[in-house]
Amino acid sequence: MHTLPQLAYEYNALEPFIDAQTMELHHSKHHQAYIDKLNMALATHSEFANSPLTDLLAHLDGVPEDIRTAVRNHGGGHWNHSFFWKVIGPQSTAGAPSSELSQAFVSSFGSLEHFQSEWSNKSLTLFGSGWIWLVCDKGELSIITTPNQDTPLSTGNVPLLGLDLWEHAYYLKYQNKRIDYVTAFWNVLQWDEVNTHFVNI
Ligand code: MN3
Repeated sequence: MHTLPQLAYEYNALEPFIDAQTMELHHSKHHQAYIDKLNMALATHSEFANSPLTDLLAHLDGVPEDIRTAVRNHGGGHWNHSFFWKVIGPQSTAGAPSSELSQAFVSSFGSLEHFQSEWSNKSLTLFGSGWIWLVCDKGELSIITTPNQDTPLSTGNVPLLGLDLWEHAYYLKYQNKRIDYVTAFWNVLQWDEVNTHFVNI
């Protein structure tokens, strides 16, 4: 059975950039719903009960057809959110990119600032609901988006950083102004977590 991961901070810890009500609904309701529906799907195929979620998502073709969509959407939702809660956190613990990661930003995007402006532009061009990711392939960084709850794992990408672009992630505070949410996100991004993902590649 998959269970809801505890956050390492309180729901109000990301104020004023991400409000407490959004955090509570997002974590305790939205994320929990993905987990419940994933567990319901897996309950019908006990042979997958102990399979790591990352394996299922990286090899969706190996998942039985009658639960493949549920694993893709709800398993993806569970994995994406679990990843997301760790790359955001209180501004006081935000840290900074490591020198290795900083160098990778320069070689892949020209500068950290160019990366951030490309990230903003791409986040605005995603139509509908989905995610934006910083991924790494052989030391080369790039930005991708995924629709709905698709994960970077399913296309073989290694994510360093991800941002939820579903309206439920920002609508209460930012309404239709997605760009304000994307801009505020830099204040709560936990660079040490991103550094760790980069080192582990
Ligand atoms: Mn979400």
